[in-house]
Amino acid sequence: VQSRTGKGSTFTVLFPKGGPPVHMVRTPRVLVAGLEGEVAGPLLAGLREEGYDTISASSGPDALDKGISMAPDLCILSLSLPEVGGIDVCLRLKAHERSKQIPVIITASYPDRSAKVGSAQAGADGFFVLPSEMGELLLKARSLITQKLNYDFLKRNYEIAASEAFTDPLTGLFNLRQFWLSLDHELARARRYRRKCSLAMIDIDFFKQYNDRHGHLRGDEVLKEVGGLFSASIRNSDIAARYGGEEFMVIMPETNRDLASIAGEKLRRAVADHPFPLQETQPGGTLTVSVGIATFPDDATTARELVDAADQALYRAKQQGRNRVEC
Ligand code: GH3
Ligand code: MG
Ligand code: MG
Ligand code: MG
Repeated sequence: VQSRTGKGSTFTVLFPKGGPPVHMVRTPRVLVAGLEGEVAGPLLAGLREEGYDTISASSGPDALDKGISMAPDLCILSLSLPEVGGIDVCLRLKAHERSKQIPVIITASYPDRSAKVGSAQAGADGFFVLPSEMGELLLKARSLITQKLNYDFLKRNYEIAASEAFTDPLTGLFNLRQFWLSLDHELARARRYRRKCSLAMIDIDFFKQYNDRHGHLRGDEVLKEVGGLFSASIRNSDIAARYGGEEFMVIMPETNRDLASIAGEKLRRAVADHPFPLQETQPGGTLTVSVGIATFPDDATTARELVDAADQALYRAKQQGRNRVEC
């Protein structure tokens, strides 16, 4: 058994005896529905011996409800489930958004060719006669669960990768790539309609000192809080991004220099007034930011030049004592 921490998720890579690697985020769960005592006992024991948790359901509606709400990794349904039969439950699970990826096995108490065909038509992943085919069923259950866990693992990683293509995972703000895309887009629009667009570049003051005193993890918490303050203080049409380590950008479409400097002042104040943990060790006793503002087309004609101009304004804000806004 191996363990490692992936970005945003903890998982264990498990190698069952002789089997392929299985990506596990938790103990697999198996829903067992409508099986009679003399078959259910050995089946549940066999599943638990494989290391799975089991959930029981007594009727078709109960199985459907638990199959959808409890996210099992496999459903084993009796053909003769009370009220709604196993094949119908299978059909409905496969049709529901939340349960359509869960494998289903149908069990019968005697060989029934038409039920076997019906199960396959309903999308079931296996059909077994119990108790005679118990061994085969358990082997099939193992391979279906392996596939399901690998599917979940890939899906989760895909979702993380897809969201991180646009946003910075720490602050939830847009990332650098999205910043450049947005700035190009907004400048193209401003150019076309002869409008103004301002950019604020924001850098935390003496942040190295905060990290050195309190550690990188506490520093990261500050970055997260600063990002939250920016999201809360900007207009809906403004775009906030994390530009680099402790540097942020706010794109303000339809905003001239005067309005941008008021907005920049609002951002500065939001940070200066916020009670960050352990900020009393910072120079001046409080955690602050400096803000540099540049405006299109007054200061620059391209995205790159606008960023340079905001960077120079930021540099002046630092030179003149920090915790201030420069245009
Ligand atoms: P000033 O900007 O006021 O001139 O001083 P500073 O100390 O903030 O400036 P500097 O650019 O020298 O240092 C930036 C520091 O920011 C370096 C590093 O300790 C910290 N930093 C950069 N990226 C991250 C990050 O992702 N997480 C944390 N916790 N700290 C970071
Ligand atoms: Mg910096
Ligand atoms: Mg700096
Ligand atoms: Mg700094």
